[in-house]
Amino acid sequence: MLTIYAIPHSLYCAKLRIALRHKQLDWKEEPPPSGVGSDKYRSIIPSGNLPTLKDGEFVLGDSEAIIEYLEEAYPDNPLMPENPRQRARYREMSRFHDTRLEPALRQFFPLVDPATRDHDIIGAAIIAMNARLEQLGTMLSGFDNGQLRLFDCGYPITFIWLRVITDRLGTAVQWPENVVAYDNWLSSTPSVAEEIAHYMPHVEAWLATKLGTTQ
Ligand SMILES: N[C@@H](CCC(=O)N[C@@H](CS)C(=O)NCC(=O)O)C(=O)O
Repeated sequence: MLTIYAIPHSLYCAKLRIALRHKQLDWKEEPPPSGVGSDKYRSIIPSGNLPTLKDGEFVLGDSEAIIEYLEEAYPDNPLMPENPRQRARYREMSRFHDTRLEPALRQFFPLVDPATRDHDIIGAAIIAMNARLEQLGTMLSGFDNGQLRLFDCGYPITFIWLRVITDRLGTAVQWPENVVAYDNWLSSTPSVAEEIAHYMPHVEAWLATKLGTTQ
C-alpha cells in the first residue's frame, strides 16, 4: 500500500490524488508528523514538501516527480504516451502549470482575507493571470481531449481555486473559450470528478476561515 503525506487543502496533493485515482492505485493518507515544516517531517523528507510519497522504504517529494515515478513503477492505466516528443510535450504542459499558472494563482490567496486585501494587487494579479490563461489557450490548441494525461492532473484544481477566489473577490479573469471547454472536459472525467467531490469541502473550509464565516 502506498502512503502519501498530505494536508487537506493542498492543491498539489489533490493533483497527485487525481493521478492515483486514474491509475486505480490504493493509497493511505497521513498528515506530516508533528505538522507542516516540523523537524520530524523534515527528517522524513528534507524539503518538507507536501505531497510526499512513501512506497515501502522509498520516499519521494514533489507531485510531478511522484507521478512520473508512479507511471514507471505502476504502468497500468498510463498517463504518458510512448512517443518521446509527445512525452516531452506532456511534461512541458505540466511544468507550465506548476511553474507559471499556479504561481500566478498563488498571488490571489493572501487577497482573500479582507485584512490583507489590496485592490491594486488584485488588479496586478488579474493582469498576470489573464496573460497566463491566454498562453494556456494557445498551448492547448495542439491537443484533443480523450483520455486523462500527465499534465491534466494539475489544472482542474487550479481552475477551481481561481473561480472561487475571483467570485469571492467580486471580480473575474478572462477565460479563453478553449480553456473553458478544457475545464469542462476535465471535470467530466471520472478521476477528476471524484477528486473534486472529495476536495471541495476543504476549499469551502479554507475560504470560511479566511472570510471569518466559520461557525
Ligand atoms: N512543486 C511542488 C509544490 C508543492 C507545494 O507547494 N506544496 C506546499 C503545500 S500546497 C508545501 O509543501 N508546503 C509546505 C512547505 O513548503 O513546507 C509539488 O509539486 O509537490
